[in-house]
Parts: sequence; structure tokens; C-alpha cells
Amino acid sequence: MDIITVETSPIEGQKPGTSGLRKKTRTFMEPHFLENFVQSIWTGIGGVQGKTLVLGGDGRYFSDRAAQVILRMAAASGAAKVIVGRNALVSTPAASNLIRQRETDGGIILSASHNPGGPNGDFGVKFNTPNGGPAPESVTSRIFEATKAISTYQIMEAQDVDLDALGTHSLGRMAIEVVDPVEDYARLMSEIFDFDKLRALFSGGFRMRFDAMHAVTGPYAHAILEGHLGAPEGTVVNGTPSPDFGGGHPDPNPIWAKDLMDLMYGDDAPDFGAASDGDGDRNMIVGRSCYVGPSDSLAVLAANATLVPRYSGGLKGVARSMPTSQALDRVALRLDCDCYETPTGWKFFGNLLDAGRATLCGEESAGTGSDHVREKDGLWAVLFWLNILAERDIPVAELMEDHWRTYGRNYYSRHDYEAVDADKASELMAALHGRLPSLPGTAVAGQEVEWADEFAYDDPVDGSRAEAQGLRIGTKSGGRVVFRLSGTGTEGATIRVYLEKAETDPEKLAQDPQEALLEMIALAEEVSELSERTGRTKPDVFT
Ligand code: VG1
Ligand code: CO
Repeated sequence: MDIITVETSPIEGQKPGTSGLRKKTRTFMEPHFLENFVQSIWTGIGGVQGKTLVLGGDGRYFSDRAAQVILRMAAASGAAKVIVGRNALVSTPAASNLIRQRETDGGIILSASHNPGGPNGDFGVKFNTPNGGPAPESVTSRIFEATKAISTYQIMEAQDVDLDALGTHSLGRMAIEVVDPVEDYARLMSEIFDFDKLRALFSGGFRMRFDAMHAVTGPYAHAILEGHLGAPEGTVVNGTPSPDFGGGHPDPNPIWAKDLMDLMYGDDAPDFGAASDGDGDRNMIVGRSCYVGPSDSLAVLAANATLVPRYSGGLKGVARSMPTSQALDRVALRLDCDCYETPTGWKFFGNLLDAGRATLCGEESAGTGSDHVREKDGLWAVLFWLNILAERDIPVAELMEDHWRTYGRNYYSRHDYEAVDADKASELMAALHGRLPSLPGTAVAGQEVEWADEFAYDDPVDGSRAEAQGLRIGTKSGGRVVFRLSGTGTEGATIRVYLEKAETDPEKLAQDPQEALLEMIALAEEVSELSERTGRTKPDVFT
């Protein structure tokens, strides 16, 4: 088979964001776009000669073509082996697990997570390092530098590999092993949780619905929930992955998982509801008439961790991304364990997990995970909740009330303003940045500002520093507002406004978050002049 060298030149805009490179699918399909980026990954990691990689993704439109291109490029650059999920389907946490279990040199995940798929949707490519986690900034910046200097790439001329057939194939001298993407992951879950207890829960009549949102967790949820744990058939809905996610938006939040919300707030609600995103790393948890916000969910997992076999010895530490609510900190204080605050994106948890400083991590964007892999893990979070409910034997709503009574409640919401004109968004951020030093000690929208800063993170393990990670304002009354620009969007800019207010008065623990946060919402508007600057009067999405 021939290896050909193709002349190319740098393509603008190949800077990896919060989680790999995400673009419109059509952009990825433009001549050389994918190839340039993949060759730059090889350069950024010091070549693939003799290496073994994992390859898989959420199965979105163009994944099948992209997988064949990546295989031909890996073979052309001398990779020894690529382990591929059948039909290139592997959830993000399962890919992280494969990279670790098989001790490979890393892997490539094809996904744009919760963004819609299809020719008019989004596509993404992410490189994960040998620890199974998303490449840290040191690696992504080398990849980005390579995209700016590229002049050629190598690709093998060959027929497509049959990725539907399990077993070993070859491409030139490179081996390709097509594996069942669910098997290893299901085994890992059975080692973490008390599967006997969960089987007893379902055989005792516990009812749940898991909405896979036509995305990658379908096969995993069918196999684990309905297979291993004996949940009745029909527990998993929308369980067949489709390249455009059934035309939907595979984002597990009350807006995009509305069917599930309607069911859980209706007359015939089952005991428990859950959903996961496109690539299976996010989760949504909802009890009967009780939606659990992601930051609260993280705090509940930490508070109840010792009920799960793997964490029965306690937690080494916990970590949350900066904009995530401080509900976790309250639990850590009681447990007397360290609580780290990192920038947004899972890549910042990797060092803490590798160094054994943190056991559980999470983000307000519906991502929770632990040291079992190096990605957030949707189905793991769902099984964690089931394990807690099996042990505590109370409804979700009661568990939440108990949690807030014990620890206090951090009312929390994120307001997103999507596809804002990029210049206007950066002007807003720049103006706010300029105002920060003058805010402490003044009153804004009737709230006394205590502190204001721009978040920067010094990694305690490798000493690296990440700057400009969000603008934050804290009030005397224990409130906080954070402003960030999204690093995963593909159209204009997305402004994220994170609102939080702590409440410990036992009489005030049952409010609607949007009501409880009205003062913080007013402060955010006044300090940023968001509606005036962007013409937007309400968020496109709030969670
Ligand atoms: C968003 C979330 C962040 C998450 C990232 C990737 O990033 O806010 O918490 O880690 O998506 O998640 P940003 O930069 O748009 O705010 V996933 O499930 O999209 O891989
Ligand atoms: Co995701």
C-alpha cells in the first residue's frame, strides 16, 4: 500500500478549546481540515511511530469517514496499533477506560459532546493522553503550534477497514483491533458499585427511566441497566445511537430532556430519571417531581460516597471547576477533606486525580467523575445515585431536603447567551474586567460587593498556571456571580453567567432557584450591562 505525502498549508482556527477542537461539521469536511489537525496531533505528541492508540466517538455524522481517515494517517505515520470501538462508537468515559486498561499511548475521541450532529451540526476531535484524560494545555498548545506551521501530511492509500467486524485487521503494517466498546466498561462499573444490591433494588419494583437521547450511552445503558441489573425492558429509551441524535440536541438538561422532565413531574412518574449527553460523559438526575442540579448532585455524591464499595474507605479529596457551586465545599468541610477549585474543563482535574489528591470531581455543566477514569462519566454518576438510593431507601426529594438541612443550600443557576456577536462579547468582558478593581466596597443592585477578581489557577502538582479563567464578583451576603466565554461553541460567542447564593436558614431551603437568585441576576445585569451591550433581555438557555 502506498503512503502519500500531501502538500497543505495552515488553516486558521485550529486552536483546541475547553475540550478539543469543535467546529461545524461542514468545516471539518472541508479539504485538508481534518487531516491538518490530525497530523498536528501527531506532531504535538512527538509522532505516532510505534505507538498504540484508542479511537472512537459518539457516532455522530461524519465519524465513520473521519475514523477511516485517522486510521490511514496513523498507519502512514508508523503507528503500531489502533484499538477501535466497533463502528468507531465508544463513549468518552469508556474510551478513557480503554486507554488506561490497555496501557496505550493515548487516544482520539470524535465528538462534539452535547452539540447537535449532522451535516448542519457540529463535529469535534480530541486527543487524550496515556493517563486517559484530555490533553493538558502544554500538549494542546504544541498541537496548535503545529497547525500553524504544517506544510504536508502523510496518508495511506487504502480501502476502508471493516469496523463492523470484531477482531484484528491490518492496514499496511499497522494492526487494527475492533473491540466491543461496552464490555470493559461494564466490568469496571461492576467493580465500583454493589451490583447485587442494585439487582435487588430493581427486582423489588424500583422503577426508573434512562433517556440516552439517541446518543452513545444507549448500548451501555441497555447492557448495564437492563442486562446486568435486571431493570425491566423499556427502562432505557432512545437507546439506539443515531448520527444526528434523532434530530435532537443530546444535552441532558431540563430544556433538552423535556420528555423526561414531563414524565418525572407527571402523575405516573417512576422513582428515578436520568439522561446522558452525546458522548456519554454528562448526566442529568431527576427524582419524582425533583430535578437535582449538577452542583448539588456532586455534593450529594461526595456526602454519600462511603455507601459505594469503591469509595467505602473515604475520599482523598474533592475538586470542582471554579464556576461550579460551592455546595461541594460545604461537604468537604464536614468530611475534613481537601477541596480544589480548578478552571473549567476536565483536563484540569487530571493531575489531581493522577497524584491521588482528589477522588471525586465535578462541574456545574452536568459532569461528574472520579479516579476510576480520567473523564467525567455519565452512566457512572447514574449508577452512583442508584447505589445511594438502594442503601438509603428514600425518595430523591427527601434525600435532597435532608442534604440541604444538613449542609445548607447553594441556590445556583447558569444563564447562557448563545451566538452573541463575538466582538460585543469580548467588549463586554473587557469592560467588566476593567471595572473589577473598583467594585469591592461598593453597592451594585443593592448588594454589597466584597471582592472581585479574574480567576487564575496554579496547578499544585506540576506548577503550571492557567490565567484569564473567568471574572467573578462576591457579595457580603455570600452570593457570587461569574462571567465566562464558552470554549466549546461553534457560532459567535456564548456568554455564560453563573449565579449563586448561599442559604442556611432552615425556613428558606425550598425556594425556586430563579426566585432565590433574583438579586444576583440583577447584580449581574447591572455590572455587565449585558442587555444593553448584546440586545438580549433573557438567556437562551438556563440550567
Ligand atoms: C463546557 C462546560 C464545561 C465542560 C465542557 C466540555 O465548556 O462549561 O464545564 O467541561 O463544556 O464538556 P465551555 O467552555 O463551553 O463552558 V462536554 O460534555 O461538552 O465534553
Ligand atoms: Co460530553
